[in-house]
Amino acid sequence: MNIKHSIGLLFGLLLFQSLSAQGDLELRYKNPANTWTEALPVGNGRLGAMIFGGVEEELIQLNEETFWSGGPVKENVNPGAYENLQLARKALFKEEDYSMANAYSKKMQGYYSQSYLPLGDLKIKQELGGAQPTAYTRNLDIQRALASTTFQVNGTTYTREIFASAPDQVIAIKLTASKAKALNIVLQTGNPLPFENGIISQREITMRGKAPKNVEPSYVQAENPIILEDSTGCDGMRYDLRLKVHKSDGEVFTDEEGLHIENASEAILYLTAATSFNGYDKCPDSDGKDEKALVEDYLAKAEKQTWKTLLERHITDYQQYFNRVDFTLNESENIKKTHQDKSTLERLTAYADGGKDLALETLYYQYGRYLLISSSRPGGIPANLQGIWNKEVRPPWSSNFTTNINAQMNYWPAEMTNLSEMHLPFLDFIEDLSVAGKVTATQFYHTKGWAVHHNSDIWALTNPVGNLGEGDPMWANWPMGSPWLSQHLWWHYQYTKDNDYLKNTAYPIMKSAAEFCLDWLVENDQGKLVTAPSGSPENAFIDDNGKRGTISIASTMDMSIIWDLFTNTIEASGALNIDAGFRENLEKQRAKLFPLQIGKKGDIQEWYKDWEAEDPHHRHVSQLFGLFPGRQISPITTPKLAEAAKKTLELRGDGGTGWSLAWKINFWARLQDGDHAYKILRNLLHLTGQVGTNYADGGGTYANLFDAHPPFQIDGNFGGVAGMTQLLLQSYGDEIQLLPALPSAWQTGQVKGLKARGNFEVNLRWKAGKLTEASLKSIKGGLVKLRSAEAMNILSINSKSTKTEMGFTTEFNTEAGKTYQLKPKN
Ligand code: FUC
Repeated sequence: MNIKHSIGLLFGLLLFQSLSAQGDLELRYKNPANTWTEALPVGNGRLGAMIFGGVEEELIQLNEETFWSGGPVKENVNPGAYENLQLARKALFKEEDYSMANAYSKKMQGYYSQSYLPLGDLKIKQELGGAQPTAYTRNLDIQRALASTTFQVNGTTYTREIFASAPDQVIAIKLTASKAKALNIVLQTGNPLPFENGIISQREITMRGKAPKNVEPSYVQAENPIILEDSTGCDGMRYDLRLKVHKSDGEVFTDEEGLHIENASEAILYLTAATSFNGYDKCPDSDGKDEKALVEDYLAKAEKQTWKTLLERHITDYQQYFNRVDFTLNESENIKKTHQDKSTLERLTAYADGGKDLALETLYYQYGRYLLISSSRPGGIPANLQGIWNKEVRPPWSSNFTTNINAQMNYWPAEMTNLSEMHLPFLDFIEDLSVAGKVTATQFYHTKGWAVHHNSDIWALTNPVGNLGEGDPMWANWPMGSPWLSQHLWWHYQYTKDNDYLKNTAYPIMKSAAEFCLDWLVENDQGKLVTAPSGSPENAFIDDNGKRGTISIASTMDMSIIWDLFTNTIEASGALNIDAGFRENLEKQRAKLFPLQIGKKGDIQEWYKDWEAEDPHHRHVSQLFGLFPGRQISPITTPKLAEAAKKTLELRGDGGTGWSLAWKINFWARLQDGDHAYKILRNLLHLTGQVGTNYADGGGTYANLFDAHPPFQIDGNFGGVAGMTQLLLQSYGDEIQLLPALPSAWQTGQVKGLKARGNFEVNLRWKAGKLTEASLKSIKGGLVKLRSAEAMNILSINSKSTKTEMGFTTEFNTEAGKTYQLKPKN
């Protein structure tokens, strides 16, 4: 081994070792949760639980990811749509009548999506004679995905531990008392929907029920918003929930009150559930799965594991994902001390008062990764607006998949934080939508390809929503779902370089979305390709005559999304070396797309014309799609547009709902302004207690670190993680940027295991705001172009850094499986 090589190895080893020390990875509380947003979430992707930590009555609110209302989408819900599309276009191009375009758009609508439902509650009632507990703590260890509650009563310590196991498909609960025979409990199940409790044996109870045929969204006024009965035998899935005592030294029996455990010192319980959901296009009732057989199988298999082996299997499984990324920010000993005995709530309160707490920021970051691993597992349903955690029968926005920002934002961190597998449920879902959306494209618009609108659900709904004319077209009719969703297929390929996936799955779906767009676009009188009707989610403009409108032509977001899809599809067909004719046509059509416009205020125009926004601080910043998640605007390749994007953000302001704040962190990261991004990160982490709906300025974080729209919506958690990642590492265009937007508050720190496009794994370490060392593992080989503030040396490699207007670039070839050590030259 030559000296250079061994230094390289040693260097890599040191970098790895120092990074393996994790920071504070626990949420801690000193009191039981009073509200749902104080309760702690666990999940295995499919089963979810919110744990309140009550003493004499513990409430564990439960979910199962497939438990939704309704059934398969009934075909052709609006035969008049196409005719009204023609009328809307005529109103727009011939008469410039935006209100008529709006009226015709309403006539193009179908029905609303269905709702994600709560599965029920488990109550653990414990006999303590009304005594006041002491030494109470409840916490969530996100490094082991394990929740626990401990307290003392009359000298006895009681402990409750809970985790949701993916390998064994149960939620496992262990209750212990430090004194013999001190544990006396009864366990009960219930549901806000009609249900039936039953006894399976002296050790096992069941709760069964059926989902409603229809649940109207919470924002719809309806006489019968919840329809339980279904005469067709198709709609409304069944569920079965089981709770079984796996082991206890006490007396165990069941009666009508529930499951009793008396005079015990320990009780281990396994809970599981299943529904009859059998795919988006199958009747969940008549053609449903046998939910009873499923739960019995889950339980029988789990019963073979002891608590110890079940927990070990769970931790091994969870950590194979979670441990891929370490993120530490160095903090002074003095500041660390001030946090030592504080609960997470106390730390959030101090943070909201302006306190420094870098460990809270890295905890928030890793908590987002925890939530993704816990709510999105291969083979399952994607994380919805609330991940998998929902307590309401009519949850906010139906807890559905909302595709004009929210569903996609959930998956922004997946690839970049080394959780590619967690992206798969979303990618599979997009595949289903590409089939279901063909029907909508053909029937509503007579186009090729597939179309998806603003809302979807477990039934792969793709039509414009609005109950045939009741929805506001500025959101209900938004038709750009298929090109935007296709971006995720391309990202998955870019990060994995999986050619088979690109060839057999991604490319055909991207191409089909492009075919939809080609048919959807129309030529304006300047020969430019535009979309019409078109809105900018969910903002209104004031037109030249002072009139408010929402539906016009070629909103910037439409054009940016289509530019993105065309560019990705061109690159994909190039990478596969197929479809040259289609590629050339896309290149030709892309050149004709109505371009981005800089308005009189120096901003990126939101609409076709330079109109004023009704709400200049609107939460959606759709006109910056090209900055992120797109890549049409970049400070490196399009500095003028980047300047206009900055102006847009300044005009929009630094407030907003949770996901809006998270999006802005990503925008400022792309603009390489780490300090501005950090300012917004602090707004995102700002403690709020708001529970009602606030569209404007209630965004922040709840006591349990859930994102507040308000109400709770999980996209802000995930978008926040993506934004924080992009402060440290970005990869788009043809380069990887090291520390492109490091906030000055993050002076010294390290991150290990982030992913860059091209399938590279990156470790970074920095001090006093400057990169000190990095390593790059090339999983698939290939050329790398790095951008960094300083010129870089790559150990054991001859490379040259080139000075540019924005730092240095360094290019070199990599071999698959090899790790490269990098150091700044100075
Ligand atoms: C869009 C947003 C709302 C909310 C909802 C789920 O309609 O404009 O703020 O996030 O989706």
